[in-house]
Order: sequence, then C-alpha cells, then structure tokens
Amino acid sequence: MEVRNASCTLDRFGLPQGKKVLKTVREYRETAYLYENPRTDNPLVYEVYTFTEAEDQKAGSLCWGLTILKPVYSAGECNMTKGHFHRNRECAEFYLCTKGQGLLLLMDESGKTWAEEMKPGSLHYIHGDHAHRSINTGNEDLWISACWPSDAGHDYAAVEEREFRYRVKKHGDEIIFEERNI
Ligand code: S6P
Ligand code: ZN
Repeated sequence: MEVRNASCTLDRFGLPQGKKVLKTVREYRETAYLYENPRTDNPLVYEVYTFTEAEDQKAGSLCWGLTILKPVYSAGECNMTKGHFHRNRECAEFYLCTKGQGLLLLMDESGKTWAEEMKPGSLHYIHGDHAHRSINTGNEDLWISACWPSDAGHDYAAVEEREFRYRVKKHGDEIIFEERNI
C-alpha cells in the first residue's frame, strides 16, 4: 500500500506548511474602520492560513484554517477580526483556541450579541446563522484553529450594516464591554 505525506503539516512553530496552504495577511489599515479611535500606524494585525483538498466549493467539502491575531490595541480597544456571517447561513463552523486569550463575539440576525471566552483548549461551535468575530484580549498572539464547509462563504457586508453591539476594551487588566449607540 502506498503511504502518502499529508498535504498540510505544522512546522516546528506550529505554522501550516504545504502547497495547498494559502496565507493571507491583514494590515491595520484594512481594519482601522472598526475602531472608535484608530491608530495612525499600520501594524500587521492578523494572519489567516487556509487549507483545503477540495478543488471546488461544493456542499460537503471542508476547509481548515489557522488565524493568528496580534495583541494590538487602539486606544485600549482590543484587536479584532473583521467579523462575518457565512454567506450560506446553513454552514456552521468549529473554532478551537490553541494559544493566548480572547473572546469569540457572536451575534444573531437580530443584532443580539454575546461572547464566549477563548483560552487554550476551548472549543466553540458557531451556528450557521451567527456572525462571529475573534478578539485578542491578551498580551500575546491569539491562535484559533477552525474548520468550516467550503461553500460557507463570507458575508462581511451584513456586519458592516449592523455591527456587533459591543466594543471590547481593556483598561489595565480589566476587560470592558462598551455598548454602541446603534
Ligand atoms: C472562516 C473563518 C476564519 C476567519 C478568520 C478571519 O469562516 O471564520 O477563517 O475568516 O478568522 O476573520 P474574518 O472575519 O476577517 O474573515
Ligand atoms: Zn466563519
């Protein structure tokens, strides 16, 4: 029997390696619009590694990914991903936190917003009709491993139109949830 190498392996730093691994880097200027008081510099804010064996995005195929969110603060506001619903609201997703500390912000279609605490080992089931945003509340990188259906897609526009109800800030060691005026 032929034994093949896996198409994706984690290197000694835990970073995904392989021909089919796609790396996307987000710079602050792409997410500055999310913050109440944006910074004026342009640090790297998060990296997303995505891997799939599926050639197309047909139902039943899967993607796996790793998001690394940097500890970057904007006048006390914690670094966050853009946040999205899945274009296909039937597609759920798993998040597994493997490093760091943070929050998984969740929102339903009515705008109701809540959070789950992310810490190494926490596993999060994201329902298909819930928007999700990862937030780094710590002082080190936040690592989130994820698995979702290839045909889920990203609907960022719905979040831009109706933002998550809370901003997350840190004053000293205290995490503060600030309700938006929306
Ligand atoms: C895809 C999954 C993640 C995010 C990534 C970045 O369904 O939820 O791979 O895409 O964490 O977040 P965002 O909101 O900028 O796409
Ligand atoms: Zn998603």
